[in-house]
Amino acid sequence: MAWLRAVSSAAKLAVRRNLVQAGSYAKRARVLPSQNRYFHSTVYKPKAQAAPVPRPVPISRLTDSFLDGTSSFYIEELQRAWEADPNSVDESWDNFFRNFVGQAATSPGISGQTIQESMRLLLLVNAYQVNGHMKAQIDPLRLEEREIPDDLDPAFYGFTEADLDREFFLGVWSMAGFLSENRPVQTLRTILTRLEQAYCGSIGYEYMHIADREKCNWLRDKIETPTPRQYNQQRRVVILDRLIWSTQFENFLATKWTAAKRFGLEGGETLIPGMKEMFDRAADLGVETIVIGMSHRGRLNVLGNVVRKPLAQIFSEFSGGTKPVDEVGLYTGTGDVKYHLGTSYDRPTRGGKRIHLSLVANPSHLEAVDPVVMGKTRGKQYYSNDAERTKNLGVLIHGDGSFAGQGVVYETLHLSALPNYTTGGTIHIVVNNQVAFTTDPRSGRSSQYCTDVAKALNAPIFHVNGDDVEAVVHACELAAEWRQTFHSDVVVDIVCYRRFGHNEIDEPSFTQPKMYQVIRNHLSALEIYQKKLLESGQVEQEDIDRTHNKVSSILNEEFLNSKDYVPKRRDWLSAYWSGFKSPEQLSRVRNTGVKPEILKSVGKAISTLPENFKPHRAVKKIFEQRAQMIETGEGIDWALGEALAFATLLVEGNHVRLSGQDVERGTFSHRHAIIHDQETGEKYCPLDHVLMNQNEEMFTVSNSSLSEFAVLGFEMGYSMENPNSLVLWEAQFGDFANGAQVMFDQFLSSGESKWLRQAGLVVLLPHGCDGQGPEHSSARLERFLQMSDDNPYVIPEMDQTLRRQIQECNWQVVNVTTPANYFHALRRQIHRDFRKPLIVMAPKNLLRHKDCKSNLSEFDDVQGHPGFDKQGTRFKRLIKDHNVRSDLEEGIRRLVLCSGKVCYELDEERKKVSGNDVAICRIEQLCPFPYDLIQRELKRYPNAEIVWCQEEPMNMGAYNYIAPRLCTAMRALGRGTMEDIKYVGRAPSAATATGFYQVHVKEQTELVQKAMQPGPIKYPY
Ligand SMILES: Cc1ncc(C[n+]2csc(CCOP(=O)(O)OP(=O)(O)O)c2C)c(N)n1
Ligand SMILES: [Mg+2]
Repeated sequence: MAWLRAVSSAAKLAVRRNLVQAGSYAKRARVLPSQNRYFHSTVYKPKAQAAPVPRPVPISRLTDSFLDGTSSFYIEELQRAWEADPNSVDESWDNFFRNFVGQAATSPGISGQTIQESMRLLLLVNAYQVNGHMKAQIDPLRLEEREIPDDLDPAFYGFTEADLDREFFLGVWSMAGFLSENRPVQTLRTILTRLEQAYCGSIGYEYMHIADREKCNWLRDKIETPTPRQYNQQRRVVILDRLIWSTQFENFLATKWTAAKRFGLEGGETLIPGMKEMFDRAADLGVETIVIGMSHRGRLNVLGNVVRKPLAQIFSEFSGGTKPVDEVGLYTGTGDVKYHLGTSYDRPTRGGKRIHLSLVANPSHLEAVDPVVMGKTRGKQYYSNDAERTKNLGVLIHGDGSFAGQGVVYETLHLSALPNYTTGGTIHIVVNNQVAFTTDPRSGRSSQYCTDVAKALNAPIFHVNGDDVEAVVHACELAAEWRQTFHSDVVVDIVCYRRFGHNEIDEPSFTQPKMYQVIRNHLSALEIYQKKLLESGQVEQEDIDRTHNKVSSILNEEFLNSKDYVPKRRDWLSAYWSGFKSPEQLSRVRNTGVKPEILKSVGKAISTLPENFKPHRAVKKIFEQRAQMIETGEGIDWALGEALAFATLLVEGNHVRLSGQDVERGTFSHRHAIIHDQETGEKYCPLDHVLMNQNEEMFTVSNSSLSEFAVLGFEMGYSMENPNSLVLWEAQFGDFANGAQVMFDQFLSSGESKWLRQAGLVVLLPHGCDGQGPEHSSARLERFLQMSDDNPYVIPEMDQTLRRQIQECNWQVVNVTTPANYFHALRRQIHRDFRKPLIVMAPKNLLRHKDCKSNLSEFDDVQGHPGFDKQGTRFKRLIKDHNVRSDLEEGIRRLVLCSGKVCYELDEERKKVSGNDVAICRIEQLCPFPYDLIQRELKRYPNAEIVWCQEEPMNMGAYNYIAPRLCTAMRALGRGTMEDIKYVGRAPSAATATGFYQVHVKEQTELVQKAMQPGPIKYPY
């Protein structure tokens, strides 16, 4: 112990001296331009200052790992603890003491002094592992001004130049890397050279924030290699070839289309060889499919050189000449700009394997595609039985500005380790060109690195100098190895620059004059690499020229071919989608009723609990009631209706996945899709047991992280993968869906039209004015309707056998009022030859409403049963008045059209006032508008005043959508114009609902009373 005390007092003395000479520790922090970094691997200029006052370490941290330890001053106490009980300290400290105390005595020439020095040296080694990246040469422009931490300075630990060639005792450690090489005695110079080479070259490694020692050791082993990384000649030629392709591709586009925006990769061309090597390595390690998401920067280059979209096609699209000619089944949608389009191809890898690559189409909204890629990858894993998640990989390419700035990045990262959302690790590549449009990093983020957000998730981060193509390749390969080994996220931050403006017509010097002065004179990564290879003698100028000529002649050839390029049938149908119909191909409506015996048997399966299972009392009762409903076939409520839809779809072989916040129990405690044994805490999911030996994931219900944007995006991606899956996302309350507005605007409502990709995603949005205040009443129905693209003034073909109304529409919006109709709406999503997103205004108080019940006969396909009409049992787009007796009801003086739960209140009021001359008709499917059924009702009540009743304020709800369409339907029948549509509902309002319950009750009562009032309604005209 004496030697430890000696360390402490010597250090304390040094500190005091230092304080006198150099002032306070805080003032010593300084900014050093990288060129002036004063401590390079072999040249050592001692600093004026010596060791500063170390930061105090609270006693509570004394159990920290050695590698995270910050001060030697407390080692004394640690040693005392260790001597008393070796198990009382972290294993790494145990190792430390064993090494020193054990070996010092027996190793010749090791004095007490060397032990003290060795300890300080170990702290220096540790400092390099933690902070070496701060000194790494990662900025190709060398413009960065980074503060080099003091603890990377040997003087900080009391070493001087005179110590460089002295030997120090480092011990033998049972950890990976540098300290494990069985070379206990080394000179300071050797040690520093190794540290600088490993940690301060073209790659800065951030990994010591990872708590898991095994993972740290794995990386340490890869980083602290005895010899610097080197590629052989053969690999170098491949890397060069890839870099030439990447560079020439951009040059070619620049010369052919001088004024076109392409968001070129110039300055970051090493991305392409990096990605290709990453994919090759991933394929060697078992990856078969890669789903890629990326934004504008370098996208065309990735499409052409990595995904291998035919160059002629890219060039043809660039010339803007590819709006495909009309052909049956060839639907084109509205299209999108070239740098947003997605595609997929199979490509061979260097190792002789084949890998399937798909680049997901994305909107301009940066990072919005991230969760979509994850969801699609997870979908692929399900459908390829990739339980280990090693065959399907998601790769996301980000910009530095957007990675740091967009919240969805963090939301997506947070899905990465959740059991029902993980994809076994996403590889993130940041094309960090150190600028975002015109914004410098110092205005664009508060963190040091743009990648800091990923540290929260314990992802390793490799910052790599984008000018060093071999370093980029190495970091990319390492990322692939990490992902395949640890199945978690990893980040490669390619620090590069943007040679031109944000796009090719932008002038960057307006805003970054100094940076662009440097860029103008900066050699390209290709020029740098060519020079390096020529100097190495491994490649001759002729070889380089030959490759350049080859690439340039292929590009020119493809350019010529592009002029005659005829687009093939749209590639919107990926593997699982063959046989599905485009909006131009008629898909007949199918029945969705189910055989009564199947309903009974699945009904029984999902309402029976295992014998020894002890549910909560109230839950037990709910399941008993469910069993009873199935038994009697009566009073089926919303939750059971939904469960029956899921169960019957499962029996038919479909995959069902429901995700969202608290969906397992259900926000309103109605679903109980997963129940908990009150004694053991064990879970039971009845819907996992509708089939014999049912695959565990076939039915998935999962509480999600508290995110709307990322989780909805994830489910969107998932639903795009395979049409035979019913994928649902439920918002806690419909209000919160606007946190995912980008998903609705950019993907759900317009994705098919822009990118020709269908999706049958179902979105459940609890909606309804029941007095819970402004934030729990509205799912903003009006917004979904406003985004619907059915023409309000044109009645489409409505004939049963010719109708393509839903196929042609961008999505469906429903406000369903019965459990049976909800059942059919869900089943209809799968029982058709196309897919279309479905927005459901989901009920809250109808979940337990005494009248919101259906009989089992409404679910079955038995002729004559209540759900069965002329065609069979189907979803009802409109529910006519239950008092209807004939096709002509001349005595009815008012037809109240409504949607959603207000229909029950209207019915109640009608009973109260005996308003038998009023008909109430529910529009269950608002979009696309059921013109045929509305007209049928208009004809049924020829003398009725026409009223639209809603509980939402006038500027919200369905009114503004309904009015012109209802008017169109009326005009066609000569039943009046806009003025003849009477409005009953709340007045316009800024907030969606009142926060005062009494006011709510008054308003609600008034509106239902008004709808039933004896005299004509004059409002709004
Ligand atoms: C959500 C969103 N906000 C703003 C924009 C407009 N915009 C397009 S590119 C860009 C800069 C992106 O910077 P960075 O992420 O660093 O990528 P870079 O263009 O530098 O490759 C901006 C702000 C956008 N596309 N998406
Ligand atoms: Mg940028």
